[in-house]
Amino acid sequence: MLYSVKMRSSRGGRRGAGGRHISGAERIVPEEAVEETAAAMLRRARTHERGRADFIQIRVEEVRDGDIRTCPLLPVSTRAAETAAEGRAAARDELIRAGVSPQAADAGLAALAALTDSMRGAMVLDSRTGCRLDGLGDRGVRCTNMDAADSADYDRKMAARGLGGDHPREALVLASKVAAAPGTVAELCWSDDPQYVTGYVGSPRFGYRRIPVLKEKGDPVGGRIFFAAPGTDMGAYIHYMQEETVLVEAKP
Ligand code: PML
Repeated sequence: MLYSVKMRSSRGGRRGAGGRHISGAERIVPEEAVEETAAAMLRRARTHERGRADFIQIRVEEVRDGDIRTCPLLPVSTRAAETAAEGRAAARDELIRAGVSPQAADAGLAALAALTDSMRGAMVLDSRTGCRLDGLGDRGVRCTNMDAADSADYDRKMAARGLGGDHPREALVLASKVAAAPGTVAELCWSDDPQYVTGYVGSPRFGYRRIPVLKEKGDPVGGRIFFAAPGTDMGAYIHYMQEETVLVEAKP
């Protein structure tokens, strides 16, 4: 039996409602790893770069075998950039290569750059027009309920490629689930961790393209844009992202 373990922390709200999002994490683990996973998440929530949380919630839930599907891990490659401006130009280029129109790529980059605080979820934009499709306002669409199918193997492979640490681990699993969604053309992301300036463009065509600098150091605002093909069924898309449990399989 597998268990979903999720943590979210915030500051300044009331019993977790409202307030500023500080951090979140999730794993899908066997029963014997639940305690250790929850303790690691608690430690992480209490020592986060974005500040000290005054609300931390940890939720543990059984995952039924029949509810689990799998998708392939995206291949990883890096696109060079030395400054945030170079990184954003590279991201624009990667988005267009992946099938996003120049107009939609510009709209996505502008929407992320205009955020004044991080959103918990992603904005979904039409990959041709750049118009917002999800209608979920400041909340956006949360891509959740995913993990590596074989965590020990995944961690070993990530470390061997110099991709250790929580950010790349979680981002690559999430990007793989997003790229496997019917309708996804590409994803753009940079972190809300003020010290973490690396981001990526993910796509079914070109995999996970890391971009070493996508924002200025010290900037606490980050987020995600999912670019969906025109005509994508938004109800099904949002259901897949928020409700379906996906385990990401690395090639042997
Ligand atoms: C996040 O922290 O939410 C995004 C992290 C992006 C990670 C990019 C990478 O290091 O590959």
